[in-house]
Amino acid sequence: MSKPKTKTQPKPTPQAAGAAAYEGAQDEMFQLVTPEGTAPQPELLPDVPTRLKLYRLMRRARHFDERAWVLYRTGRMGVFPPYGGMEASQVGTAAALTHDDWLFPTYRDTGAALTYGLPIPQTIAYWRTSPHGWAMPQDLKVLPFYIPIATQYPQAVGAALAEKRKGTRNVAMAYIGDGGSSEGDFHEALNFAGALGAPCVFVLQNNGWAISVPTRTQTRATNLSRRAEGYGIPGVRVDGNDVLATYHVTLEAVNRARNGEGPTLIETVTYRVKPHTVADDPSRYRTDADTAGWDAKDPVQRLRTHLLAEGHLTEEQDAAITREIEAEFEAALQVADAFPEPTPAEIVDHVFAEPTPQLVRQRAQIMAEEGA
Ligand SMILES: Cc1ncc(C[n+]2csc(CCOP(=O)(O)OP(=O)(O)O)c2C)c(N)n1
Ligand SMILES: [Mg+2]
Repeated sequence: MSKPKTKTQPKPTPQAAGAAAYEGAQDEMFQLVTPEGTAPQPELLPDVPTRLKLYRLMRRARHFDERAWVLYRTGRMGVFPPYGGMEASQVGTAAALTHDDWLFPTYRDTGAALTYGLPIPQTIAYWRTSPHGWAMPQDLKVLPFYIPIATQYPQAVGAALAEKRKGTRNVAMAYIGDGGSSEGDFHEALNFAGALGAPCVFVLQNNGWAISVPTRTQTRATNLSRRAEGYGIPGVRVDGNDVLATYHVTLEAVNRARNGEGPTLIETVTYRVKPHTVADDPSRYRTDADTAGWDAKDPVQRLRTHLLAEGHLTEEQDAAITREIEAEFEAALQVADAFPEPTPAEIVDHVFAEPTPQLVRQRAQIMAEEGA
């Protein structure tokens, strides 16, 4: 892969403490649109329909995130890990896939799964802990959201190697957090994929925090993309709040993988402006000074400013997008609300394709206790 040529130095953040003081956050990273919405290298931008598509997908992902909060507060959603502020990191990467490719998301990556094509009603059901959300649609190669940290990485390598053995050009994309990249599974997967030339795209979302642990205390490494060097594979560091940049570098990585040139690690430098989950209270471990400055880098606002300034979007068109996205979500919510109440026994369904004898016994026991 040709390394992106643009070398934009982000402005140093003012804070002396907190995750944003993590030295790596000031390292060189690939950027196409500045926080002010200007694009110094217009020749590298995707065409206007693609820019508008990515904008719409980010707005759609953000709307889900915002509605999930409200639904949680009103008792209509389970514990949900928000990703608001990380849309460019998730949408720009997932949008580079086709439905023949695999997506391995973590609990943080609802925005990526929606972009890939997971239906909204099912996604709502999943975060309601309803069995209607557990079985992924048979026609989508998306795995259920991984809660155990880093386990998805070796599994994605397995899926990628299977595609390679079958002689397809399909790739597997797997997400992980900064915290997850300290786990053994992360390192084993990168080595395994590099050694065997697996068509994998590893997306490492560095959002500054692993629950209450800032990246700078998680590791002495100051640039997580450089971990790729240890495994002999390309590593790219990209502004994770610039969707045109994440899309650009991911397309390159996907094409490399399709062409048999092996895996790539992409570090998206972003920030978890929201709490770890809707049930978390970040004031227990970080201050406003820690998060100051990140609102100005908001990925949705950045592309909006760019599109308005370039004349590719009007306020009226933007308002129409808002209405369409709201209507789509409310219709999906009605579908999710109409799913039948799960029975307690369903808790053991969808665990294995063929249930184990133990699960069959447990299911019968639950049914008997429920008088069903
Ligand atoms: C194997 C394993 N260990 C510990 C946990 C508990 N845990 C849940 S989220 C989390 C932090 C992960 O941080 P990061 O990888 O940066 O992802 P983020 O939440 O920032 O998206 C931990 C340690 C877990 N789910 N799985
Ligand atoms: Mg993190």
